Order: sequence, then structure tokens, then C-alpha cells
Amino acid sequence: MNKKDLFKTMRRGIYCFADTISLCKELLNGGARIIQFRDKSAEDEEFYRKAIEMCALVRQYDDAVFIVNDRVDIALEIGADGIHVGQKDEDFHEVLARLPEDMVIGVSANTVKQAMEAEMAGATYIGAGSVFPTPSKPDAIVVGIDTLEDIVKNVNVPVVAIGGITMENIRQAIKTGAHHFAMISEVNNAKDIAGRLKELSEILQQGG
Ligand code: TZP
Ligand code: MG
Repeated sequence: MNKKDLFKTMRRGIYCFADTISLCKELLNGGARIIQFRDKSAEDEEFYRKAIEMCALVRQYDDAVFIVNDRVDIALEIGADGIHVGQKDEDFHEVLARLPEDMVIGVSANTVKQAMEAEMAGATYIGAGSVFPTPSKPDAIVVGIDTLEDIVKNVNVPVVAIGGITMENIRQAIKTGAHHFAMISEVNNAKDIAGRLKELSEILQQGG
């Protein structure tokens, strides 16, 4: 199965972020199976090098998907499983036009309209948020639980809820029917990352 089909059929889970190889290893060891390489500060050359290494690492797991944030050219060049673009990044219609058929493309949306447009254009999944305010992205538009729920109701592709999700509030996000739950700080700042991932997946298995 290609990674796009794998992504579409994955059971509900945690969507993780890594900006270093060691963090990526820790996430994979802890059971993470969706890894987005997100590094806002690296120059292209460093980003490229890290992306190659991280991609190889994730490839050791047949059931894991490696997604590159923002940098479409690099994602294509290294043959990543997927790319994630926001509304302010390269236009997703243009990205889609130069993407191989089997490559995952995630598009951020903060309204139902944006989500529907992205789905119609061919997005594999919608990143919906920011659900709650978050210090990880202080300038993010906060959409709230109701908009997240509306987005879930109005698209058929998987919805990844993102922004300010924690152990305390994840149940609210789960109730919307979102498919995956993207977390940076709640997972990556935990003392025991594997332990945190386990706690979170237990909540998911209980259905929120
Ligand atoms: N996009 C919308 S909110 C956000 C991104 C990348 C940050 C999510 O980080 P956290 O720490 O899980 O709130
Ligand atoms: Mg972006």
C-alpha cells in the first residue's frame, strides 16, 4: 500500500512533529506513526539534509508516514511521503499540480469554506485549527471547537485537529469526530515522550 492510501486508512491517532533526528527517533519509539518535519528556522540546505535523514528513519517503519512542512521543493526532491501547506504557503492548487498522484498533501484551514475548497482541489487531509490558543503559534487564528466540528461535518477527507490540544482538552476535540490530533508542546515537552503518547492513545482508544 502506498503511503497516501495508508494515511487515508490509518486509525484515529496522534499526529506528531519533529525538528531533530533524535526527537523523531523518540517519537517513533513511542509509537508515533505520523511525523511531520517542521523546522521554521533552518536554511534550505540544513533543512534538506535533515529531511533526508528523517525520511530514512521514518521509512524503517512500514506503517509510518513522513510529511514535510512548507517546503514543497524539498519534499519533492527527497521523495517524502507528503507535504503540508498552510493558507499562506505556496498555493495548494499549484502544489497539487506538480505532486505525484500517490503523495499525501495536507492543507491547513480555519474555515469550512477553506476546508471544502482544499478537499475539492484534492487535499488528502485538512489540518483544522488552531482549535485553542497556543504559545506554539501565537499568531494563529483560533477557530474553536464548533468550527472544528463544522469542518469535520463538511468534508469527507480525514481532519487533523491542531492547536493548543492537551491532555485536559483532547476529549473535546475527539467528540467532534476529527481523525487525528496534532500536538507539538503537549507531546514534545513531556519528560517522558513515550509515556505521554501512551496516555494520549489510551484516551483515543476510550473514544474520548
Ligand atoms: N498550526 C496551527 S496551531 C499550531 C500549528 C503548527 C501549533 C500547534 O502546537 P501546539 O503546541 O500543539 O499547540
Ligand atoms: Mg506552513
